[in-house]
Amino acid sequence: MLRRAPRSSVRTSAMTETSNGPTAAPADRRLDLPHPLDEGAAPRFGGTAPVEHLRGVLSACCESSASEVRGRFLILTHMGPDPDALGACEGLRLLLEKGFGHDCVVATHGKVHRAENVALLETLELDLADYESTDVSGFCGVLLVDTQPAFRHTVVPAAPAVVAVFDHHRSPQSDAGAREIPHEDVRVDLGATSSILFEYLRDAGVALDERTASALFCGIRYDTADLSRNASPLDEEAYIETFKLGDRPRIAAIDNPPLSRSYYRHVAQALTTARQHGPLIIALLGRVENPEHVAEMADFFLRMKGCSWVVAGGAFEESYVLSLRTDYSFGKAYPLIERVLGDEGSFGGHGHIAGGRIPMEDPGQSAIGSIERRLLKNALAVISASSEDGAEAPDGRRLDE
Ligand SMILES: [Mn+2]
Repeated sequence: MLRRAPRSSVRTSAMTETSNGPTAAPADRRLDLPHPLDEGAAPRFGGTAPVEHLRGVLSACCESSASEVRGRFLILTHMGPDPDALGACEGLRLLLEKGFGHDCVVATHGKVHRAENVALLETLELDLADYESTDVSGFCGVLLVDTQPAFRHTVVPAAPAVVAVFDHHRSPQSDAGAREIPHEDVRVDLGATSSILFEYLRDAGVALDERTASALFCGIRYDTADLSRNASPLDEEAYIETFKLGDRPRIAAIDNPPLSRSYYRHVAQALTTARQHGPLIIALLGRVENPEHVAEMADFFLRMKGCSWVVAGGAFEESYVLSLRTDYSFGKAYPLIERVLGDEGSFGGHGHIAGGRIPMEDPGQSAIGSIERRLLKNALAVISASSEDGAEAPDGRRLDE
């Protein structure tokens, strides 16, 4: 028997934001990455099932809209969408079309870089519009998944209004005065937004087709690392059910995507650039052709025996992008990246993963070099501070020595 998700897991928008603890960054520096499990969410929607509440909100939106746009909704997510964002978009598309009989368009903003994410788009042949060339005046409402309007990596139009939000990230402190959203379903105790959409589809009695099931499955798989982190009973149920109904050869193909030549160039460059200082591997790559390579190299090096944390960085367009990974024996990623960045840029993270970004006005070689020197100095200071006798961090060793 599969367990059902507790209905009490929906968070109220009226709840005040609690601090992330002493390591929390000021709201204006936080990127918007998932936070760890959070208890104490309260029921909302006045006891109405979420799917029925949503149905009512969308009907009301239709009734108050001009006839040309009535029943047409725009589904959006954060920039550079990941599998959970894309899975949730597809789940919501199916719900609106088959469950409620509305029309909708899913539009994404920004290029998708990471190989797995590109593979998901291409393998499942997802029908996504480009936000920049979408005429938003042709819709009566906007629905947002895997993000919230106040998050920085999210673009929402001034009109039409955002009528529904589905997310599992903690709301930013800065959204206190934000517009009221008629249907706001934010559950920070869930591993994936795709699981929320699975629940709506299940409760609406909408049958999952192979493509939507596969997209939802990939969303849950990657956001929960195959249920190994932040997985709630709803995530478990959704993962198992969507896998049963998904297209398994395609799911496997998405997990082993073809890699570009530039990926291998970056591996070669990272192998010669990276240095090991005791438990730390630091790989500051200068300019990179694809910002996702920074995170990929951080994942790649963390697997080395004797490595407890990795700092990888690279300059892309007008930003210096930073990825940090830790295996926990050295501490949590969020306070570590805060110390590595010093006072610069913005960052976010949870558990063993963190990311940061430093804007660069002049993205020339000398600016990149000075950012990398500061990051290295800060990272080595963390090692010295954490060593028992306060000894200096060991000299960097090349990985081929
Ligand atoms: Mn997510």
